Amino acid sequence: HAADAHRTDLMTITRFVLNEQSKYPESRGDFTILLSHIVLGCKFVCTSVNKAGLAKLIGLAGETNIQASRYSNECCVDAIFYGEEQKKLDVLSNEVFIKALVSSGRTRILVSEEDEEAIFVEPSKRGRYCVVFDPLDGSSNIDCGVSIGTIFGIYMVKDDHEPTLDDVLQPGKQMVAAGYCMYGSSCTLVLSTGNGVNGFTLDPSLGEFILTHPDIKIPKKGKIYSVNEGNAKNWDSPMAKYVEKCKFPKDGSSSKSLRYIGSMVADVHRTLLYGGTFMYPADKKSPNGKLRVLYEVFPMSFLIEKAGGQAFTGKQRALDLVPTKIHERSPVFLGSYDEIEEIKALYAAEGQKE
Ligand code: P6P
Repeated sequence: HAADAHRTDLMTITRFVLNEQSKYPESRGDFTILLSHIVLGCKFVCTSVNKAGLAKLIGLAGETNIQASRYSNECCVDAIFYGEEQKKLDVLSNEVFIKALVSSGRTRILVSEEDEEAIFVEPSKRGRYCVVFDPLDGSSNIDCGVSIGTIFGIYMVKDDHEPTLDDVLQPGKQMVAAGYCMYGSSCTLVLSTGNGVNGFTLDPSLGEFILTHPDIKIPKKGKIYSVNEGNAKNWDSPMAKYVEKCKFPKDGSSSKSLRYIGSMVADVHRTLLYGGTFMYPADKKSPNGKLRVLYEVFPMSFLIEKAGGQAFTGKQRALDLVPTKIHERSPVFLGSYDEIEEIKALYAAEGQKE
């Protein structure tokens, strides 16, 4: 009964990662434990985002937080009691992820979009992994119900030295894993631990992420471009030329469609599955673009590359960038291999003129 197999042979994210990690005899399950705590955080945020949306709609949000009641201690996620003063969801999500990551006992340094300073985990709870994350990217979209998400990247420190910022100011190509969890009509977690990209969808009745998108590969070409055209007056010449070509192709091909949600996780998820490009270029207003290197550009570039695409900053391969500050920004062009090749050629030609 092969047809029934997938119904009874539930491939959960934990089982999937355990299978993958078992290929490395030396691995002691630390990554699996770390991931299970990240997954816990995603499940919590998923329910909170959905409830907050509802609470807002039925007017409860003004008074209280509709949060899950007390969690048992073993998952070490502090209880979020009923009645707590309404906290912005991104602040609450940040607290949940930090508590979950620290309590995993496998992290050393945490960098969050919500915290100005890096968090150095206390020695008694220290592990080998450094996690950089945006707990709720695109949270300004919550009120209109647009999909938002958590983005994370994971570095591993080589030895037991006293942690310093240098452990996280590493090029994205040093990441051992990256992923995002999109909170939309369904809750989808996309992950790469270095070999390919896989997508898992939360089955609320089981409380488990089930493998639904095995071995995702981004199409080599794409019919969609994704950028905030409102910034067009500030674009540099290669960017303007690429978008002009998308709109008015000279080779007789049909023009591309513009799709821009304004929530990076949603725009990148569509790009990963359907192909095309997602771009947040530098412009005269923001010379380094808007998106943050460590917990937006690197994790998404890691995933796109592992799915067969490319990610470029306008000057170099995005994952080769060496950040000097933990909240540094960079322009990014990511997506289908052939599309990014065209953008790289336009920037190279511009470079030759200079
Ligand atoms: P703009 C959301 O605020 C965000 O950080 C990303 O999720 C999104 O891709 C980008 O900013 C949208 O920025 O300037 O186009 O509104």
